[in-house]
This record gives sequence, C-alpha cells and structure tokens, in this order.
Amino acid sequence: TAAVLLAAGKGERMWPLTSTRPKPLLPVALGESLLERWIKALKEITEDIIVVVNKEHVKYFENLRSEYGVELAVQIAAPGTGAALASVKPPEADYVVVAYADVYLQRPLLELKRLLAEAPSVLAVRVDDVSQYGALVVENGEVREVIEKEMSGPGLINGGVYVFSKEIFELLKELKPSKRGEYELTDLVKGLRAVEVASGWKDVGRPWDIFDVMKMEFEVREGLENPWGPGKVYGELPEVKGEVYVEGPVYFGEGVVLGPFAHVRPYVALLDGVKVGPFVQVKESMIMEGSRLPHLNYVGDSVVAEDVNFGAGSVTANLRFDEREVEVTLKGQRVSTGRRKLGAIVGGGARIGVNVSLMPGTRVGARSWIYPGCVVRGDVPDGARYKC
Ligand code: TTP
Repeated sequence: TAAVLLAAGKGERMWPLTSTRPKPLLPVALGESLLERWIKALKEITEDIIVVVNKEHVKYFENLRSEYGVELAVQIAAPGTGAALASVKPPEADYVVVAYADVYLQRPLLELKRLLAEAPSVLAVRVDDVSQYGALVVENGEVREVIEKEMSGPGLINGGVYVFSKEIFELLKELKPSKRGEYELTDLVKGLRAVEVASGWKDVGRPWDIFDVMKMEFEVREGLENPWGPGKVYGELPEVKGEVYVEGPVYFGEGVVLGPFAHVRPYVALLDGVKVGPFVQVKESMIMEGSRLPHLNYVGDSVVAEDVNFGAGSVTANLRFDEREVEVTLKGQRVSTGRRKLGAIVGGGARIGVNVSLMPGTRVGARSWIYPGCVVRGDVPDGARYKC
C-alpha cells in the first residue's frame, strides 16, 4: 500500500488563518496539524507517503519532509482533487490510500484499517443534511453515484478518504472537468465500497470548524489533574503566577504563562508560548503560538493565529443583540456560520491596539494593525492599517 495526501488547496474559506501557512499545517487539533496526524497514522501502514502541495507552499512543507521522510509532489497546473492525484508518479503498490489533508478523523488509524479491509473503498459519513456535501448513493454497500450539493436531508456523504486500486491512475487520464471547471476525484468513486466512519469526522474548511475539532480531540486525549479548578487540563502544565481559575477541558502547549488573576473557561487551547495576563478571560477559543493577551482582555468563541498582540482592554464580542446566527462573507457570498456565538478570527502577526472591540464575526487580516479605540466589524484585509 502507498498513500497520497492532497494538501494543495487554496484554503480561501479559512482566511485569514491561511495567510501565514497552508490549511493542512494549521495546528487545529490541540497543537497538532491535520497533515501531521495523517502522516503519523499512515506511517503505521506504509513508508510510501506522498504529499501533494501547491507550488507557492513548498517551503512550508520542507520540515515535514525531513522529519517524517515523506515525499512532496507539486500539483500540476490544473485545479481539483483529481488533478492533484494525477500530479504524483503512480506508486508500485496495488492499493493507494488517498486522503484530503484537511479532513480530521478522531481515530485515523482505526478508520484506515477498516477501509483497507474493504478495499477499494471510500469513507462514508452519516449526516443530518447532505446539502453542503457530496452525497453518496449506496446500493448493496457500493457507491452508485456521488451527487454534489444537490440533494438535501439525512444521508451518507463522501468523507474524503479513499483506498483506490492502482488502476485509478489510468482512469485519471480520462477525467473531464466538472461543472465548476475542476478535475474531481469524486467522479471516480463509483463502485467503491462505502465504509461508514466509526468515530468523529470533520471536514475542516472554515475557521469555526476548529471548535468542533477541538471538542473531538479533547474526547480522545489523556487529561491531567487540574490544580486550578474543575475539569481536566491537557498538554503541558503552564507557568502560573499568583491566583488563576481554569475550567477544563483546557489545553496548554509548551511555555504558556498564565496570570495573575486569569480566568480560562472550557474548550480553550493556548498553544506554545502564549501569554494570558492579569484580568483576562478566555472562553472556547484557540490562541496560536506566541500570541499575547497581556491585560484586561476578553476573548470568546474566537480563533487567534500566531504572534498576535492584544492591547490592554481589547475584547471580542461574541453575541449579537438580536442573538441571530453570526454571518460572514465566503467566496463573495454572505453565509451564516451556523453559530449564535462567534467572536473574531485574527490572522497571524496582527496588532490589536488598546481598547479595541472586535464585533461578532470580525476577521482581521494577517499582519494588520488595528488602531486604538476602534470598533471593528466585517473584514480587515491582510496588512491593513485600520484607523477609525
Ligand atoms: P477544498 O476544501 O475543496 O479546497 P481548498 O482546500 O482549496 O479550500 P477553499 O475552497 O476554502 O479554497 O479541498 C479539499 C482537499 O483537497 C484539501 O485537502 C485540499 C485538496 N485539494 C488539492 O490538493 N488540490 C486542489 O486543486 C483542490 C481544489 C483541493
């Protein structure tokens, strides 16, 4: 068996988190990236792992290549998952595992073993509403058809993990572009055995998908006793100054500094080197490497990328007065995030001045500066100097 991980997407919907690194390398699973999880699980099965990346991103993947001995392939110019797979030199093995690198599996090795036992096969996920996905029409355990975003109601969807027989590389040559002009792997799923996922699954496309991934990951990680409040803590114990109150589950990376007088509420991940200082409250959020909430901040239902600084008194608002679902613009369209509570998504290296309010659903571009006292709504582009 060989394996190919498709990691050459643009990650547009994940903006601004993808302005500083590709989506599959974001540390969304409590400090671990989805790509790294895939590689670790696949290493239990095969040494022959190829990661397909896009040309502009190669430099970000060099570390993984040296650390895990995986091979990198650059995607050919054509768009789509089929084009991505066609970019690799066909491996010798009879079967090839192909996975979208931005799929989170709660138990990846377990699912891989189940798929391999039924090869050629595709991972199927049962959902309440198939309308946003590729719906699988299954008969006698085999996929008859994949219907993209046209059906609704409950059913099985394509989970983005396949075990193809090596003939796939011949079939790829005959692939025609789909309605949206992409060469899509889903056209080749017919006839595969549908294997229903045994545990948690999430297609991670938008920043708020990270909250679901965190919850599932807390379920399968080993917790530690929490010296500072109820629930468990995970990862490394932080350096604590004075009094703090921590309500688990909370994950700490290496070198986190907490307090005095900090309050960390459930479902928070503070990654390596994060500082949470006096009179700061953090709730259901991910704060990535080296970011700082040094004094008098409130951050809730938010994702803060790496190396961000919040000025004193700056807060996120996470609930509208009318309590309606928070909306954002994705690929030019106004869409609901499906969440009543959503704070801000802040890109890497952003500087938030003192006394700034980021209203629900605000996205702050990477490396932008928000001047003191601003009330910010909507999107601030990468590298902006936002004055009010
Ligand atoms: P998508 O989530 O459909 O696309 P994306 O990652 O570009 O995100 P966005 O739509 O927000 O810009 O991709 C699914 C998986 O397939 C993902 O792991 C990336 C991979 N992929 C490729 O490798 N090459 C491609 O040309 C495309 C479209 C996707």
